[in-house]
Amino acid sequence: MSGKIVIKLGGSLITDKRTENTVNREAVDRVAEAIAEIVNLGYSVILVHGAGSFGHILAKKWSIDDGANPVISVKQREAIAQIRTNMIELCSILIKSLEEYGITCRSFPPSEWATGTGKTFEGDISIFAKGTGFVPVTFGDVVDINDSREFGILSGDDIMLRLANEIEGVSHVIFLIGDAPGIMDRPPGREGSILLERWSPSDEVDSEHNEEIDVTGGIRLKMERAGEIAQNVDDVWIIDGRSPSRILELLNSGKTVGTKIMES
Ligand code: IP8
Repeated sequence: MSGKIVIKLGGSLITDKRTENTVNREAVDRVAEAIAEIVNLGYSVILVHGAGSFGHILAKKWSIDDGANPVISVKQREAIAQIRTNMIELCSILIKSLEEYGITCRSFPPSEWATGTGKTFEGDISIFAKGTGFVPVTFGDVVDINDSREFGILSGDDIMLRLANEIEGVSHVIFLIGDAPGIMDRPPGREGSILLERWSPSDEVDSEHNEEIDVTGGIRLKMERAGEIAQNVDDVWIIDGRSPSRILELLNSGKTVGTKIMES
C-alpha cells in the first residue's frame, strides 16, 4: 500500500489540558501503536501534534499570542523558553513511544524552521517531503515574528494546512481529537449531542470543545483549516483519537466513525 497521510494528534488527546505538563501516556501509546501499523502497511506518514497543557497554559498566562509586551517582557521571554522546552519534551515522549513500536522519527521544532503565525507563516515545508526511512514530527510552537510583535504562537492546525496543500500526493489528512467522536452538532457532553458524519464549512454548528484554555482557537480553528484542506484533498477527517484503530479502518474500508470534512 502507498499514500501520504498527514495526522495531527490534538493536544487535548495527548495531554491532560488542565494540568501543566501532564502527558496522557495511555493515549500516546495507543496512537503510536496505530501509527506504527500504518507505517508498516507502507504509508508514508507526517505527524503534527498540538501543545495541550505543555503550551497553552503558560502561553495564556503571559499573553504570548499577543506578542511582545514591554511591561512583562522579561517574564514573557522566560515563558517562551519554558514553552519551547516543554514542546520538545512532549515531542520526544511521542517519538519515544513510536520508537518502542519500531518506528524511527525525526523532530522538526517550528522555532527552528518557521517564522510568523497563521496560515501564511514562513518556512520551508519541503523539509517534510525529503526524508525517507523516518517519520517527520512537528508541532504547534512559539515562533519568532519579524515585526513589532517579535513572537507569537504558530498552531499545529496552520502547519497541517500548509503540509496538506504543499506536499505532493497527500491522500488523507486526519485530525485526532480527545474529547468527542468527531464534530458534534453541539458541545460534546451536552445532552443529546450527536456526531456529524459529514461537515462542510458552509454548515453552521454550535460546537465548542474545551476552549477556555486554548490560545489558538480549539476546534473552531481545526474545522476552519480542515475545511480549507478539503478543497484539495478528498479524505479529510476529524476522528476520536481515543480509538485510533479508526484510522486503520478508514484506510482499509474508506469509512469509519468520525466526521468527514467536505468541500464547501
Ligand atoms: O495546540 C499551540 O499549538 P496547537 C502551540 O496545535 C502552543 O494549536 C505553544 C501553545
